Amino acid sequence: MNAAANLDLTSYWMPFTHNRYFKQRPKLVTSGAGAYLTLMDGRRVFDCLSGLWCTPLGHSQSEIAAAIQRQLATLDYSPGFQLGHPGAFELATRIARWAPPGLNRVFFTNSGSESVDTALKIAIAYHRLRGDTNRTRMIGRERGYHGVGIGGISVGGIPNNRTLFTPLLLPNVAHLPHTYNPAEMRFTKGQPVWGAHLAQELENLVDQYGATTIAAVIVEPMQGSAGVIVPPRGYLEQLRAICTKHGILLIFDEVITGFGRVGANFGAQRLGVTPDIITFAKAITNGIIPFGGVIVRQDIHDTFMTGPAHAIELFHGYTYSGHPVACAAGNATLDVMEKTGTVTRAAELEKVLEDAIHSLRGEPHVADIRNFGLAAAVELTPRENQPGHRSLQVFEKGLDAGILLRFTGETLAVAPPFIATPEEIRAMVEALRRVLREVE
Ligand code: PXG
Repeated sequence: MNAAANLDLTSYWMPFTHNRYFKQRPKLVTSGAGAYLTLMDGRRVFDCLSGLWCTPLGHSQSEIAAAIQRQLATLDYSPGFQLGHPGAFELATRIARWAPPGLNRVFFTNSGSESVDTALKIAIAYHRLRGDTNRTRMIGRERGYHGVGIGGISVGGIPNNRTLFTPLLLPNVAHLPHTYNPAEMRFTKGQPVWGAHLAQELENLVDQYGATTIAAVIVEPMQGSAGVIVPPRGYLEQLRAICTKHGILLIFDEVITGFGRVGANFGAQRLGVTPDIITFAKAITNGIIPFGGVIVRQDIHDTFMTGPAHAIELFHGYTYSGHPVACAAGNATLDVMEKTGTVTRAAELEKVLEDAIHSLRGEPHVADIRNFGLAAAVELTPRENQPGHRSLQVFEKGLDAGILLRFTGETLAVAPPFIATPEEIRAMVEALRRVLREVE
């Protein structure tokens, strides 16, 4: 029965995983192709969340694989400090072209968490370089997920990610309220009409702390990890206006929303709101090689470019910043996306997913459904005295029904690969419908 019986599972401490439960019921993935993963026990499942939001072009993408192999055969690694290689410059130039006008300087990291910490450091340093040394406070948002670095969990708003680590949290952080209010927005398709006024909470924080003490506001344009919480109409516009008014930098954490997930290059373009700094990761290499980065407005970058030309301007960077193999994967990913019109395809599939997922309204246990771009969440009613148990069961039964779902708490999230067909997206939802009818 246990296909993993010959494998010693004890040493590997798995991330964000119920380790003891998993090791009783191991689920090992052995191969992936296109929109599907195959488990060691033979089950083939539709990859409903594109990995962890990171493989929009599907698995085993041949052009990206070939580009990585070519890169490995020519330059596997080169030091990234005081040396460069062509692929990194090419990729930065292309990412700047994908970004909103004005955001055209790009720093490379290896993950979303590093991107967030990098963005926070750039924001603080920018103000200090301009003599604005009182601007030391960061504003995050409840339910925000900004990775697991010390900076990221400090501005993040998911209690479980912070509770054990409070002694490490940054001191000067405040949080905006989140925008999810089921009473006002249950079963909304796309952006809720209620909630723009919550942006005014930023004015309250400005009143409380003083505008000149606040360095930056960081938000996900659409909250992903918290379960696809879609920004109310007008909300981000108001945040933008308040930040501009008070000289506060606005950071969009686009680790999930970047590179097509919301039907535009970035959430910024989809929502028509331009931040000062964007963080990205995940889809830029189709999830194949760890990679990420920060895109900043040119004048923010230029603020650092003073002092003697032979001196380092920003004392920050990673051994693997701009790794040649990751850059090859990034360039190949953008090649495929540009050539095949992937972002347009994601935008076209939005309606397919919206219609399909909202047809689950009225099915057993469904408390709410929300969607934006090629992403959606189904909120389940919790089972009495067993929080999170029903969604775990849906996840398990989903594997038998041919779908790999993502769940956190009572929320199921889907964000299918952009290469999925409309039929596959509808089939995913029908499989979920069968599972919902099966579980108690
Ligand atoms: N910012 C945002 C907005 C994210 O969604 C990170 C930063 C951190 O990225 P790294 O690469 O350090 O993990 C993320 C990551 C989920 C899920 O199921 C979401 C993430 C990661 C894993 C699972 O929603 N987001």
